[in-house]
Amino acid sequence: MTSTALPTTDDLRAHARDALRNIGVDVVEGDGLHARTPLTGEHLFGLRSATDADTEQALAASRTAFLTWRTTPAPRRGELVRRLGELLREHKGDLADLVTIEAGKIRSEALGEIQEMIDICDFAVGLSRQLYGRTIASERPGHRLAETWHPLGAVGVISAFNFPAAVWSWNTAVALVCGDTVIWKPSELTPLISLACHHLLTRAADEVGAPRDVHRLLLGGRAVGETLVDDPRVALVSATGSTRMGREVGPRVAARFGRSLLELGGNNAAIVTPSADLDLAVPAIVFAAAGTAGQRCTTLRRLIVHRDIADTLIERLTTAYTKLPIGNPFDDTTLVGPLISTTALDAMRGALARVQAQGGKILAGGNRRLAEAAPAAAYTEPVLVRVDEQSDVVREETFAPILYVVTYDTLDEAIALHNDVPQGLSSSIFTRDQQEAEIFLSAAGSDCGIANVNIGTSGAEIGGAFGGEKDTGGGREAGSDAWKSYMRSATNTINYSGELNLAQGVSFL
Ligand code: UN1
Repeated sequence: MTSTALPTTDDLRAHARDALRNIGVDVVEGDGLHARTPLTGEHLFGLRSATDADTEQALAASRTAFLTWRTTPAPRRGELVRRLGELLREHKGDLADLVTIEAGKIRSEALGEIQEMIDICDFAVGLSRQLYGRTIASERPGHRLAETWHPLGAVGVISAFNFPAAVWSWNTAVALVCGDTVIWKPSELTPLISLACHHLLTRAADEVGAPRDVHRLLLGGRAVGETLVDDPRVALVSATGSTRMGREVGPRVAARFGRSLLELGGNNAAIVTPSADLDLAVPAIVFAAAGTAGQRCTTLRRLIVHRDIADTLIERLTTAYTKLPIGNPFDDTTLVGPLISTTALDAMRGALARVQAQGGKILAGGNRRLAEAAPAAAYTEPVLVRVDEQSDVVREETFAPILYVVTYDTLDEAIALHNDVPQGLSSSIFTRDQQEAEIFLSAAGSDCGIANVNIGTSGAEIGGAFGGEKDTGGGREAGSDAWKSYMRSATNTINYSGELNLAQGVSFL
């Protein structure tokens, strides 16, 4: 595996300042929060973080803005999102630079993240003219039933470091056209890209004459998140992160009868059957497992391979793994950037030690890289591990590039192994056998929110609904009819008969 040279922290600090300046952000330095970069693991700038008073003010301002926004016609709300999409296109390069600097993504994936934001803006603009309710046949003459969709209120968006901008955008673009306002608490690890997104949205609001307070950014720690979770002024809490976080957020929001939309951990698998096209499957598997340094919620973490092709597939994967260029994510040849932190590296090493103690065998990778050049950073070779069974460590999500390989004999056994984990986000099957593919997609197949054929588990397009079952939390975001989570429906019965006619044949008076 090759490594490429790293930039210095001073270079990255200057680069971040340039990108922020180009986007138009004035950074207010402070000491509440630290912007840092996983490229060197070092500090970039101190930033001001939200006080309790800031949070309270944001909640109040968001409510005031909602009162205007909810009655602004939806296609006009779409104009705000269209302008945001234009600004994202204009600043794509600088925004991608900030994603690389703060989240460590390679250039192509950082640009892909901004493209995903542009795509959801386009989707949401179209949606702004398609917030359809149905008209329903009434059982009574001269009556009509209608379903109407109304805005909910303020949406609290709590997002994670690994998609620091796209997760915000697919919540925010959809929430805004639905007539909601947004209060965003991003990951503490990615404040700079958050400031950039907020700035562009505020600029779009000014340009189209929308209330500025339709969007508020609160940079801060746990206390800010807790306020959004507990405050009844936040109608919907949309939270992306670990299952552990979701277990706290879900019940707390439910206790006040608020709504939550949870996108939690995944433990995504692919089944590779004997008929699979390995020329297609091998690069798809390597991208899904090693891409983003294994730090997508959709990352491929388990490979369930038919016994007859296991040796061939493992050999090809081992070769591919040993050639992966690891290092500076700004270098166009790099495919694997750093993990977010040395804590993440420790978790990866802990999982590897446990799985080896349980009989797992490392087939390729797993060594730390660039430790001398950047001791505070966490570069690692993605790792391929052969396991005989899905032990407890395999059934957990470790947010790192570990791919566990297990073999199967029958498709029923493969599907049982596939579904035998607590999480249920993304899944795929590699096969040229249509029957196998259909069984995998059927009600008795994959139990995930995303089930693919001949494509990996990660890199979903925004047009579909995104989310998963079981410990993944059950939320659906982005495309399809995920917008309904951001609105409330009202059922209307309209009587134009001129007579009172009670339903179910009831007579009264
Ligand atoms: C995430 O990792 O939180 O499907 C989201 C994908 C991306 C989104 C990942 N479109 O991999």
